[in-house]
Amino acid sequence: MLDRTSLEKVKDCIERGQRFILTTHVNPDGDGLGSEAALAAFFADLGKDVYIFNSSPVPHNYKFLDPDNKIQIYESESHREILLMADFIFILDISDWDRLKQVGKDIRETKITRICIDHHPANPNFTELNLIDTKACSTGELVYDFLRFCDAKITKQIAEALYTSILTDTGWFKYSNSSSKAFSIVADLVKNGARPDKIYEKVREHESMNKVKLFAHALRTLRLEHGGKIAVMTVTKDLIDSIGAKSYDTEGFADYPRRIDGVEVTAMFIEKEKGQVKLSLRSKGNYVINGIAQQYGGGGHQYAAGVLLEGELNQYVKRIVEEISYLF
Ligand SMILES: [Mn+2]
Repeated sequence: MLDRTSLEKVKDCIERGQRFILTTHVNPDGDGLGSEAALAAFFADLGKDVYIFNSSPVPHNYKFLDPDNKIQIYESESHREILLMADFIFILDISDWDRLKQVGKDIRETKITRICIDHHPANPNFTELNLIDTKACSTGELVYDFLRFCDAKITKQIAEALYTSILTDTGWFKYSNSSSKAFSIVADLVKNGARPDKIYEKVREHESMNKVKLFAHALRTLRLEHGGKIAVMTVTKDLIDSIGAKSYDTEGFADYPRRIDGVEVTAMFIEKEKGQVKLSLRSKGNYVINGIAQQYGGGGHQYAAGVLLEGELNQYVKRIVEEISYLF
C-alpha cells in the first residue's frame, strides 16, 4: 500500500509544476510504456507540458500507446536543455540508475525533484519522492492508485494505457502477481473504455514476421537441464542480425518454456552485442530466482529477474545452469 503522505507530496508536485519529464528503463515493456502514456495523458488533461525521454525506441506493438509520437529517444545534445527546465521528473518502473542509461546520468546530475513510481524490489529510497510498493502487480497499478488519489478522470486513453501495463506485467493474468486488486482495477479500466479484445490484438497480434522467425530459431536452441527442471534458450547477435530482427524482438521469448511440464526455471540468454549478454530468468513460482540475478549485479522480481552480463555468451551458460540447480 502506498502511504498517504507520499501520495499527498506527489500530488502537490503536480499542482505546483507545469513542465514534467517522464522516463522508464532501457528496452521498455508494456508496463513502463503504459505508465508513461497514462501519466502523460493525465498531465495533458490538466494543461501541463510533458516530455517523455526514453533510452530505447518503442517496440512496434506498443506504438498505439503513443499516438502523437511524444516519446523521444533521449540524446543529451538535443534534449538536455529541456530536461534542465523541467519542474519535476518522473522515473517509472525502475529504481536503478544503470538501466536508465544516458537520460539517467543527466537526471542524476540535476537538482530537480525526482519522483520514482515502481514495484521492483530494488531501492525503496531511490529518489527524493518515491511511490514504491513491491506488492503491486505493476507500476501501472501504482499509477492507477495515484490517479484515483488525485480524483483524476480515467479517460479511455488512460484506461487503455493502464490496462496494457497490468495485462503485460501479469503475463496476461497468469503470473502469481495477478491479485484480486489487479482484477478490480482492470474491471474499472474496462468500465472506462479499455477493450480487452482490442488491446490484446494490438499488443499480441501485430508482431513482425522477423520476430516470429527469430522465435522459431530461438526454439531450436531450447534444451532442458537438471532432469528437465531448467530450460535454456540462447539467441546470438549474429542470428538476430541475419534475420533482420531487433534485440527487442526477443521480448516474451523467456516465458515460453514455462509451459513445458516439469520445467521450474527458464534461463534465456540473449547476446545484445558482442561481449554483452542479457540473461532473463523466469520461475514458475516455486523457486525464487532474483538472488541469482543480483549476484551478477542485476535484479528484478522473485520470479522474473534479469541481468546484463559482460563477456561471451558461452562462458555463462554452464555457470548459470549450475547456480540454478542449487535451488532445487
Ligand atoms: Mn513493471
